[in-house]
Amino acid sequence: MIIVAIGANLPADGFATPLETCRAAVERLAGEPGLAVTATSRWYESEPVPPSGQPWYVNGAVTVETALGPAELLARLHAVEASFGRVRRIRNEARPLDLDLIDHDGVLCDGRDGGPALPHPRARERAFVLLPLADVAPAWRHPGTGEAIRELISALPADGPAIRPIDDR
Ligand code: PH2
Ligand code: MG
Ligand code: MG
Repeated sequence: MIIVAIGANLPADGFATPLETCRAAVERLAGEPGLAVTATSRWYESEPVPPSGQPWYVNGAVTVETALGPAELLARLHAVEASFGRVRRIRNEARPLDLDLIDHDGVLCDGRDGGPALPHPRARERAFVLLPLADVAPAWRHPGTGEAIRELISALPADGPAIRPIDDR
């Protein structure tokens, strides 16, 4: 299973809100050649991690099917980010769109070969990744440790950064 996490906490050019941007990003991914989006999570609003004065994030996740390998797929994700106005400067800076490759069919890689580290090294401690991931892949297990997604969510600190589904009915 290939999982891409989506985040945004600044509106992108032409979009009123990060939520609109995230929805448009899913449509863009679905329209990319050689790539199919097979499930989309609910959208969540989440407190910035680490705590900062940044605006809250919108977070979600999709499962995709593609023959692209991890490095090719990540390059494609970065191209989509750039087309939504993302400029990479400082780590954890507020951004109009962030597309992170969380799992690529269970590949284990420390990133020392120059490709992406997989599964994403910080995914297991991040509620803003795990909650959307549980929506799209409830049977997912961490490829490195075998932990079930529900176990990982239960292990999150109760007093951790706030996150809640966006009620957009
Ligand atoms: N992404 C980060 C750093 N911090 N915090 C939240 N709530 N959501 C994110 O997507 C996020 C973050 C780095 O990519
Ligand atoms: Mg990220
Ligand atoms: Mg990223």
